[in-house]
Amino acid sequence: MTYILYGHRRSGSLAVEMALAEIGADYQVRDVDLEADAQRDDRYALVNPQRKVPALVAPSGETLTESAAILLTLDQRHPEGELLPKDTAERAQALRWLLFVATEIYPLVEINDYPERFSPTPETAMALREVVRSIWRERWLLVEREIAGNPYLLSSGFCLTDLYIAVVSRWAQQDSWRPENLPRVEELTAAVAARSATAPVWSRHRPEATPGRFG
Ligand SMILES: N[C@@H](CCC(=O)N[C@@H](CS)C(=O)NCC(=O)O)C(=O)O
Repeated sequence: MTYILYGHRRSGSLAVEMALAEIGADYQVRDVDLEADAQRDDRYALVNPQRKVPALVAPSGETLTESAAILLTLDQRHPEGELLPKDTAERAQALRWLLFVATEIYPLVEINDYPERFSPTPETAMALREVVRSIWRERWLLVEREIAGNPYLLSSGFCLTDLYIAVVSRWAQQDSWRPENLPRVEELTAAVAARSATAPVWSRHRPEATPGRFG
């Protein structure tokens, strides 16, 4: 009953790995070195034809991709992990903001990280990246305003969307902008990083940034 997670440090696979830790599942990690473009390798395309991480191979042998879909599948298969609230109104908000981050924010990171893929000429790539970072900031301000709990998204407490927010919010080189502009996202992230199940995973991916609060 072992999951195999294809991922890389600090990437979207961190959210999946923390969810596996939360539910107490057995898993092994296979590193796909994004710095070395290992995701472009034809052997990895056999796992995920889209050549991105994360990909999760379930104990049954089926392969799952798309980080949000993976988290929702883990919740469905491991209800004892309580990754989503049972209350339907709270659950709706958890899904709403999970999907907002997955569809409106996460895709921007590809443009930030690989602007040349989207730019008609090499000269416009850097300008495009700046536009994307500005849209990134606008969209995170929307998330910031919706954090209803303290420190988590929902007033009812922790859910899988918190994992997702914590991971994705670290990207796009916004370390100096975030603390002043997204204080609730910062507190939520500190809380996720300090949970007993997720703290070891978080500090393996982000040893330099493990907050000491919410211990
Ligand atoms: N929609 C996908 C996006 C996955 C994605 O963009 N992953 C990034 C790492 S966080 C990646 O593999 N990038 C490598 C590339 O674009 O070549 C998901 O949610 O799983």
